[in-house]
Amino acid sequence: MKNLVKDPYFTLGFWKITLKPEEVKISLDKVQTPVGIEDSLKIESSGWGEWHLVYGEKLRVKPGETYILNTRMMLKLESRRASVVLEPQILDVNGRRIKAIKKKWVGDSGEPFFAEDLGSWRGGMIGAAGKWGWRCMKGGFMIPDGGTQMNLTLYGAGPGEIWVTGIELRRNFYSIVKIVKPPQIPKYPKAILYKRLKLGEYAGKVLRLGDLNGDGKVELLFAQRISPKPIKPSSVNYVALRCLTAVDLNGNILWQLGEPDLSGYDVWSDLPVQVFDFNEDGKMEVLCCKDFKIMLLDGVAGEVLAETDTPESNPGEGWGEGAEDGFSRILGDSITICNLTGCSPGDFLLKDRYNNLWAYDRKLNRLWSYTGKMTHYAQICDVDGDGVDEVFSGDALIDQNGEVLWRIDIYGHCDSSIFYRDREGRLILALAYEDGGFYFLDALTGDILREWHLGHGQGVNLASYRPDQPNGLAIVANTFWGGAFWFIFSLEGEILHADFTDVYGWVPVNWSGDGVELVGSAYGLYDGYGRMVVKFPDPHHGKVWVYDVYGDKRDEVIVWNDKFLSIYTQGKGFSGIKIFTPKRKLYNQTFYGSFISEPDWTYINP
Ligand SMILES: [Ca+2]
Ligand SMILES: [Ca+2]
Ligand SMILES: [Ca+2]
Ligand SMILES: [Ca+2]
Repeated sequence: MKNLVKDPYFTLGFWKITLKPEEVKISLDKVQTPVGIEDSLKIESSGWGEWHLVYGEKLRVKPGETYILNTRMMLKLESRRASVVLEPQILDVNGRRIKAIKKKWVGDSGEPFFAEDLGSWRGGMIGAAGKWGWRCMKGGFMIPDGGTQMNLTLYGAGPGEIWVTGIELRRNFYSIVKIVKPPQIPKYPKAILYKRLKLGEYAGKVLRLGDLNGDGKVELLFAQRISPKPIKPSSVNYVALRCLTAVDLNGNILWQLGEPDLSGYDVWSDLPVQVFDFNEDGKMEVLCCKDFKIMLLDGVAGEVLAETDTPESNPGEGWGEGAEDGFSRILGDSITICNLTGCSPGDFLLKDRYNNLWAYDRKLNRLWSYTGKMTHYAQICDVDGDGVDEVFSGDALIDQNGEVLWRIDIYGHCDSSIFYRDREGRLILALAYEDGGFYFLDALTGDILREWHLGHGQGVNLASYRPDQPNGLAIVANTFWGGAFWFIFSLEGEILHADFTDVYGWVPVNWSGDGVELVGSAYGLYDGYGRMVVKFPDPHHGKVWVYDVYGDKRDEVIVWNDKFLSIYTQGKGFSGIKIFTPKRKLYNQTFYGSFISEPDWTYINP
């Protein structure tokens, strides 16, 4: 397939500079080039004025055509906010940029919400920031409906130096997808409705599950949002926990903290609440932040067992919506339960939305804090194997003492992350990094091993979704803003499946107990090839979660919205001598993907 870009090295005059402030110098460089290439474009800037180049030849395109877009870049950017973007902009017949409209979602979005207007279409954009040696940046996209012309643009801003070369645009993205012929669909147990509850005024999109009272049955904990007005002028849309309601599976309210109000059902971020058995007595406690307090509640009656003030606000570096100091203390965003001090989990990480993270031990003592560019949900893993967790903040790996082991700058921010070992046993950190794309890093060093620029990376999740892969393990990933696409990666970061029209979800479901996990949606279960293989009876829309409610080691699927909660289970019991029981940390719950489900089996005593 030929390169449609006739001037890949910027030497033939096809690229036009359309914006160049005084402080920016754009020139050809024959010294700094990747191996085997003679020329690169060098952009030097001493300020913040935006510069812009456009590829001068009109590229005619048709909806449904797929493309590969690759480039090479080296960056020495002086500010963390400085960036460079190579973007294929798709225009309609009137020369306007195409909008990404998603009228119907079939699977969970990997955001707390679904949206119809996903903004300007921006599949395949390649964004970069920071300081990196030559990187080969690969990606691709499908021309959306209404697209007739592609404008290749290269733009950026901020102090530092950038080298770009080797721009390749080729047809047929699927030539690089390692497509496997899907196996015949096995006979999956049919789904039946185990329970449908009509929810009250307390319904919340944030739901946690666990045995709160120790009676062996699962209870539901709904959390509602409030959007308080900051005391100091602020650009941040603050969100806080308004009300918690513990409900049993018959719909009886066990306890409530705060005033319920259905206006607090919806939420566009995480809320600071998790359930976990902190004192290992078989009953879950509730850890939450409310009214500027970190509170540990007993699960039976919601009584306060311990509390302390939330951390003092810190404006941080102003990532996301700006400096997060609208209140004197933080309201709390997400909580990750981890092990920093002991031999089992019970310590925790608390963050604000975009700028700061605080580590606490199980006695609510503050251990350390970190300021940087936060992910939505802090991910944990014992990276160095010393028995305690390291923390991935979104831009850094931090050890249990708060020492930064490595730090990276990537364009955008981290929406979702997972740690896992690849086939060679190397520890990988896979990232969905917004418009920055998807990355596979060496978790020990933070080096980029592989990267894919396929749109706004929203979620990455690991489970045994694909029986054709070793242990069935594969990564389900999706994009969101600018186009909702769905991908499956191998552990090595090869693309096994690409769908530029629908997102089938991400929550892994151990439905049959035979070692294959399905993908949960509100309407049924998809397999790792994008086929709906189990339909739910009389389904309704909603968010999706998974839990063994029934106690037979296989997952039930929980779907809920502001009116109903439904639990779907298998219509048939399990038979076999061993049942699949993947290892997960279900107590660390977030809407932002980051689900890690590792294969494990349990032998059943006859
Ligand atoms: Ca219970
Ligand atoms: Ca307990
Ligand atoms: Ca460790
Ligand atoms: Ca079950």
